[in-house]
Amino acid sequence: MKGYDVIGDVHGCYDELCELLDKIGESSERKLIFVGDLIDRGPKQKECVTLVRKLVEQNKALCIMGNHEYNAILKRMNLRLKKDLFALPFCDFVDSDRDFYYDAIEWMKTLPLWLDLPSLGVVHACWNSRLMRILASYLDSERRVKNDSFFVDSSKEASGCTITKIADAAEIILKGSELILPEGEFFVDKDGKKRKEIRYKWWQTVTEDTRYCDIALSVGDAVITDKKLGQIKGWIGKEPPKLIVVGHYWLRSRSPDNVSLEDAAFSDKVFCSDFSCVKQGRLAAIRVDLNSDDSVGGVSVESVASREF
Ligand SMILES: [Mn+2]
Repeated sequence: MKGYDVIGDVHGCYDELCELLDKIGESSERKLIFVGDLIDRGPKQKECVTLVRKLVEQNKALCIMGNHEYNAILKRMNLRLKKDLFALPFCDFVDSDRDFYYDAIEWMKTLPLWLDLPSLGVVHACWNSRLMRILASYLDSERRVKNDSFFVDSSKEASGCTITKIADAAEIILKGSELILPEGEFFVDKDGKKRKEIRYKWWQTVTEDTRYCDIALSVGDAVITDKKLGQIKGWIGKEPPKLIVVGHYWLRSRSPDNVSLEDAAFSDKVFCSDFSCVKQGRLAAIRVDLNSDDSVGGVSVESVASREF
């Protein structure tokens, strides 16, 4: 059946990727889609980039930008991230395999920031049409970055109101969105750190009665305030207009032996493909079947186990 197979964050897990591709099988009717984050963390980053690039060039796959590719590009351009963070292992190739490194970064710059297909949207972390409109002036019709000004304007080097909007928009699309809790409220995260911001379920429709505890995401067992959001501010959106697949969220399947559709479903319209392969989870593909009129016929999940490394 024709359709798309959307593969979650690979993070250098090349052996698992080959196994998953074998399992899915090849069909001229179907297209592979990678949600980004091919690099960092895992053992075979170069092999992953090389294979996915080849599949894209052969027109068998599409690949969008993840936050790790974005971070690597900024680092290569000597630009600072909006929030300073961790080491970027991919950048070690600048010493160990210089030609590959420069070439790979140039290729990463050509990756679309999201895909808006007739029945399916794919973005690394967060679908938000308001933010996508802000980013659109930097992108061509296939949502690829037109030139380096996008990276400069979305980095910490840039300042000014419009520019900040672009940094926020890029950050949220690629890394997810956070909401500041009301004055005096906080929660303690799994590392014991006090946090005044929560990640939230951006796919959920928000009304005037929605409370912070209703939309908090990835807060573990922490108790979040039941105060209402009140006036809706920032980037909180409405339920997405079509089927959306994301990666990024380090989900765990309930069973170690498979990923179920229930595991992957954030809602009946939003599915997550990232099941922490690089952290002894599973590498998963969200399989979207299309009817002859391109409407969605069904959604299922295929996955393979992480190999210990
Ligand atoms: Mn990510």
